[in-house]
Amino acid sequence: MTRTTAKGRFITLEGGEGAGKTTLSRALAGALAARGRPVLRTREPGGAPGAEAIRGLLLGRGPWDPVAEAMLHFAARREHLARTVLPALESGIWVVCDRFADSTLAYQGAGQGLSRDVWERLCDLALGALRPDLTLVLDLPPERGMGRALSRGDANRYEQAGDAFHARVRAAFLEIAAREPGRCAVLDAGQPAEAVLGSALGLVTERLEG
Ligand code: T5A
Repeated sequence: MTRTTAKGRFITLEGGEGAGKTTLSRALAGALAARGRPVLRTREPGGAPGAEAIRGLLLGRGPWDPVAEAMLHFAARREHLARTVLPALESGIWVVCDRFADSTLAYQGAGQGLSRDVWERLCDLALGALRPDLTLVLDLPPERGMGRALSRGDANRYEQAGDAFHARVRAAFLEIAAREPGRCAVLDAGQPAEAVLGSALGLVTERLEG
């Protein structure tokens, strides 16, 4: 799975619960469309019929063995890539994706103890050479994000994990961004949504349109 002929751009949004990924995804897609870019918004786990079915298993049932859980995330991801993301990129569409493989490293790795080696092997298998062109990590103290997320209603399995889990997830996202500064950028998600969008658009202009 490579994208040497792709003309679209692959932008992923990462971060903890309630950090504002969905809000930014909507606004960013709108702003890119206003710049004349064909855009597709999608999400993980999900984004294709089979992947949405797996999402139901992951968010609703558990506990899973950590490797089995990571494999389910990557099975959904592979289906999402094959059916939705790669066809869009190959036809020149810009894809804005709410969560991707970094979420598995943060949640199943730092959160649940999956080894980096297993994560890398699953990446090799499911993604091949594909990596996002730009990853925006929305950083927010977990208690603030959880407050935002829970104000919308019932908590899913991951949202019900404890404070220590969410602190590890936050630290993992920051470590991922520090390790790959060419691909990733950290945004202060505690700013008003308009300011988060402004920062995101600045990075898109600088890194993908410059
Ligand atoms: N998961 C996922 C894994 O464990 N491994 C994986 O590999 C993958 C891909 C998905 C769950 O799956 C886990 C992680 C997740 O727990 P989900 O319901 O899709 O579950 O959860 P999230 O992706 O975390 O999505 P949320 O909807 O909970 O959070 P968002 O999208 O970050 O936040 P958003 O935009 O919905 O905003 C939340 C609230 O805050 C407000 C919004 O209006 C909304 O009310 N808000 C702001 N308020 C003030 N200032 C801002 N800047 C704001 N931005 C948004």
